[in-house]
Amino acid sequence: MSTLSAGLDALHVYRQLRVLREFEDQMHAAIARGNVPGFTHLYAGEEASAVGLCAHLRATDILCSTHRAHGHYLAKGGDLEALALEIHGKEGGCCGGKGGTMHVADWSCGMWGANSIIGASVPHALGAAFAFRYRGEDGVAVSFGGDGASNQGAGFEAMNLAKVLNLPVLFVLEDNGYAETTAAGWACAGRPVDRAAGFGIPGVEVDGTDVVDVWTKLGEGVRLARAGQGPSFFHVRVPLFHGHYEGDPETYRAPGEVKRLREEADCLKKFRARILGAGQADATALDRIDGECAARVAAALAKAQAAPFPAPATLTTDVYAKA
Ligand SMILES: Cc1ncc(C[n+]2csc(CCOP(=O)(O)OP(=O)(O)O)c2C)c(N)n1
Ligand SMILES: [Mg+2]
Repeated sequence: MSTLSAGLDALHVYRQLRVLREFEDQMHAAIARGNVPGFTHLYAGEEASAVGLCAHLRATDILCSTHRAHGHYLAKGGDLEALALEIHGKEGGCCGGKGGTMHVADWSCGMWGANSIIGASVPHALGAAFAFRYRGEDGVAVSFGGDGASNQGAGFEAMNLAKVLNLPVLFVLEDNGYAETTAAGWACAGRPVDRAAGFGIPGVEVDGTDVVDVWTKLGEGVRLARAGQGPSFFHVRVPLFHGHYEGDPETYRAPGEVKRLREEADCLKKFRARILGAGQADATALDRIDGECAARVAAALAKAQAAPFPAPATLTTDVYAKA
């Protein structure tokens, strides 16, 4: 095992970051070729947030995601092929190919689901945390939400109740600077991290371009929650490398903004430099990981392209959960 910081498996984390990035970049190309159905939101640029946090989670912990869910699912231990099949609407997808990109869910790894309702993940995670407490289990629940979602009232109710009941939940705000075309600086009053103090919850600012910062700070949140010390809130600043949705003309972004972010705020580039600087691995070893990840993703997408759609006879199955 390679370690940069005690307990952090650097090469495992690097590999995960790379798989998430490859998946979204190869999806971007496939969507441009017209090969993918649905309305897709890519996570490229934000990977350190999910990977740094999920390194501390168990399969039985619960993650409540957003419309930008691919990376959350993979980081939580989701299956690459099942994700590719699901997004393509194909048989064998994690929801039988009937959910698609915005409904990726897989209870076998604690992925309670992508969610197209902005902010809905927050009360869902509260409910999961309540269930853990009610059953006397030491599970942890996490909600991811964007800067736009952070202004939804249901989130504030959930934070209040989480503190009142001292529940094991992490509220993670992934601030990529925009809610669709609206700048976060325009739409969010005050500093989002300060809102946590209003509920007596620890609020922590996190550099989402630095996976070690995420791993360290959110890891402490997981530790506190699991130890019965209640909720925490994290404001993780991340860049967004593609548009809000695939096909977005991105007219609201400054010329050269994405290019600059890719050069200066890329979690993969930064972590790679850090691994090399610490002598944890050499460039050849990291290049080999890059190649392996790219090939795995390409194979998963090719399989998804070639797979059959669900049989028409299954249209009305899986509509309700079976007891
Ligand atoms: C309740 C609700 N209101 C509005 C929308 C439309 N909508 C879809 S994505 C989005 C922006 C979300 O921004 P943010 O939470 O910052 O997430 P990001 O897309 O930046 O990851 C909006 C307003 C929605 N899906 N649900
Ligand atoms: Mg946003």
